[in-house]
Amino acid sequence: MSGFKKDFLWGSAIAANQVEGAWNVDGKGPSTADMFTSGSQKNPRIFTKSIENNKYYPSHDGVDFYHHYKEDIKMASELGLKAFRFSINWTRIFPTGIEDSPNELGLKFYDSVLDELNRFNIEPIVTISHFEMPYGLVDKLNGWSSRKTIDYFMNYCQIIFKRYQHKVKYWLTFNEINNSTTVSGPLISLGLTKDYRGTVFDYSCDIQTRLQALHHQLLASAKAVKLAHDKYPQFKMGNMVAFIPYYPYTSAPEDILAANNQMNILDWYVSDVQVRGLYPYFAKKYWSDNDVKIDILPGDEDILKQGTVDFYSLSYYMSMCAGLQKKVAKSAGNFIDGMKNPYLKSSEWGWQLDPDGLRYSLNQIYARYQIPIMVVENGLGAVDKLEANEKIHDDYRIDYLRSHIKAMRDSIDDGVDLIGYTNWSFIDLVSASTGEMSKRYGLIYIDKQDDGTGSFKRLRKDSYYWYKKIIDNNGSDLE
Ligand code: BGP
Repeated sequence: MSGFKKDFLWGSAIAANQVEGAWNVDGKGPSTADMFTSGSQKNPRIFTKSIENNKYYPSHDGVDFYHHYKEDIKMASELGLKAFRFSINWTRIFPTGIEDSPNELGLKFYDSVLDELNRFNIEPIVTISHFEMPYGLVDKLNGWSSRKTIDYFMNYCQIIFKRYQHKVKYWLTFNEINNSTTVSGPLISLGLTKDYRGTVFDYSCDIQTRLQALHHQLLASAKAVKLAHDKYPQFKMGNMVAFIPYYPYTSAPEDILAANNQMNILDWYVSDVQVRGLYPYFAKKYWSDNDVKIDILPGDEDILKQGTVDFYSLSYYMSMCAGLQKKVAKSAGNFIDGMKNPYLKSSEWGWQLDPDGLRYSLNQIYARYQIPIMVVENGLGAVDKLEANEKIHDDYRIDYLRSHIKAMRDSIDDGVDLIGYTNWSFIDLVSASTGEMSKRYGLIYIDKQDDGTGSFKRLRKDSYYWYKKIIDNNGSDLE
């Protein structure tokens, strides 16, 4: 058994809009993420066109990472983290997206975060855009539906690449870019919300509009990668896919084809472009079956070809089933659902728990692309109980992490080139899908509640101490 490499990047991940707060501080402009109210599994978040007085918007104060980053990064160093994935909030740098020059205070904030990480020898992994964009670009251009958005995004990339060139080596372009292949994904990923006010359940986007906008986002991703490769050869550029493996519900050949088709569109459509530099063979049929005409201009194909990534990154939370049966119960997911698998248990939020699915996914990805892989999100959202003595005994989270880390170790033994793991998450944060705090993911508890109350006090959970041990022994002993 070979196990994790010596320089394996043991880490943890967060996203700006889910932790920072300070949504209108030091020149920051409103982002799409700032327009989502709080919600729950049953009462969906509402996306509003402007800030409404009687509503609570959890990103506005997040868990106040903006003012706690020093304390948080110190705890990260005590945990032994080798890597720290975070995102830059585009609207701290360009408040409306269209300014000619960047906001210096925003740039300074990330300088300070990076300096702090550097002080403790923690490798940053930076997501350029994690589920947000300047609301100004929604107003002006309806987000990624416009090709012009690519230019504004490139202004942003030029600035941050230049500024942080000596501090950041690993970059991810767009978080979970494949969500936009689903009807609801564009709400959070593409800014296709110009005239929308309504719940996340009611939103849907037609396939023509979203695949065209996704084409623009893929071009932007490729251009960013090319810019990095041309000017900053020390950078390592990655994509980021919400990877969901689909199993056939039965061994009926129709079910096998259904699962294959589902994975083609959800998992491979986007990553084939980002890794191989062109749309996969099945895209044309998918477009024609759905009457989609992608406006691919001369030059677009070259851009996609020239902007292929150096490594593949994914989030992994669940697997699903697909098949032709109509009466099978549904299983919940972030932006997509599927058939419930009778062999799997689910989290309190209905996400199916399947560590073997991670091993299966990593093998599938590596077989297809043979480039290094990082798992940059994986974790359990659960209700935690804060004991009177301020302890949090989250054995369920430890079990979850143990089984998934074991699956990664097995996949390495299978021959997969896995270079890093950043669990979701280091600290409790606002849930992207429900806007709750009570769906807690952190190794560190934060006193912040669903209604916005709380002192922001940080407390280490049992899982913090367990993960520290695992990092110490490089995953050789998972007990
Ligand atoms: C991924 C997102 C994260 C994160 C995670 C958990 O889709 O990249 O931002 O939130 O899922 O999902 P949730 O917060 O909805 O429970």
